[in-house]
Amino acid sequence: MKIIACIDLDYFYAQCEEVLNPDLKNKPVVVCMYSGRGKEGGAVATCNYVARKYGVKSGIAITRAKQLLKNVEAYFIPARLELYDQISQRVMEIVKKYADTLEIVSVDEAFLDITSRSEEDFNKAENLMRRMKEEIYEREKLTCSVGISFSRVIAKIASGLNKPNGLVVIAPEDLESKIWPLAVEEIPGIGPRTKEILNKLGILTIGDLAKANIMTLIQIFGRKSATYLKLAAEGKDKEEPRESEESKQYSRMATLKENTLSLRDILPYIEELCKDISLTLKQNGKLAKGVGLTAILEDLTTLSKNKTLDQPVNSFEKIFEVAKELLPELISKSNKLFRRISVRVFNLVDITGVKTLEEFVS
Ligand code: DGT
Ligand code: CA
Ligand code: CA
Repeated sequence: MKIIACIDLDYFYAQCEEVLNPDLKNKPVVVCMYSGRGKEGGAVATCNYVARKYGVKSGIAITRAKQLLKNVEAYFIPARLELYDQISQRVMEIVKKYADTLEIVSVDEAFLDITSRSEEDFNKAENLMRRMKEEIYEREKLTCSVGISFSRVIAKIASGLNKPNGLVVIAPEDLESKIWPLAVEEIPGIGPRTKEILNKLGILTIGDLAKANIMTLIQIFGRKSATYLKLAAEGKDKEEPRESEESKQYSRMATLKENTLSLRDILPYIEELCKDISLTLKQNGKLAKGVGLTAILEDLTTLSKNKTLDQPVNSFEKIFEVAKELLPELISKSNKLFRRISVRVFNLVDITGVKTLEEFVS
């Protein structure tokens, strides 16, 4: 049997802001996407659980959130997406260590196949995921919620059952008692319209859906959607986590103090990024067979240069050496100033199983 885990970081953007500024803790924190139309135009991206008690949630107008929090000391913070992205990448690098296969689905969410790592044992799977949660908390001070089950859909539902900081296991024998009583709309993909149609058929819970007549469902939703709904409710969806591109590489980005095309100005940033990446490779027991540089230019277009290596590397010196080779080529390709620069390593291999240990010991 497969064991799949779903990790979802709690109130992600707002929690990042709390980590970066501990004064925010225990006060309502609302992360805003300002539209640029008027001073207060825009919507709430997310908020912490203190703010949720006042009725604030993702998607509502900022003006509405301000009303809800009128007489309260609350923080409204413009979203800093680049920062959340960096934090996300670091978290996913921790998560990767705990998975046979990792599929990153969004900035704050991933599916892990942990079948062989947990030896198909739900107790071992639970311990493994508890250790992962602890490491994420220790290193990044972030909490997350994890669901563990035998199907992807049930793992996702389980991740939401005890939020925040939850860890919920749904073994096959728990399906009927813990999942079937839930409302159908807890199944990912069932929006208000599908819910309404199902409810009219008398299908209110996931259990109702599991027991529903498949022919009736096919008539209404078509074969593909009907099959998905039915298998999801029965915990029989067979979709396994698929290794995502992001999880096959590490990258680090820096914003330059001033836009520039000067090699001398850019190099120190690259040196720092290479140090950081080398450390990450070593911490995760990986070697890289490719190194790449990407520049984000002043008009926000991007330019890249990659190099594939004969020997996999993880040392700062080797990575920096390649980056130093690529930088002049990247600069000569550009007729605009660089605004940001990133270093990336890809084609990762595990240290174990690599014959030449030269890099390992350096
Ligand atoms: P949670 O998981 O319920 O504890 O709270 P979040 O905030 O982590 O919610 P989630 O997992 O649905 O979304 C992850 C991040 O994606 C969230 O921190 C901000 C962003 N996000 C979610 N919904 C919206 C939205 O409606 N608009 C915008 N701009 N961003 C959103
Ligand atoms: Ca989340
Ligand atoms: Ca999410």
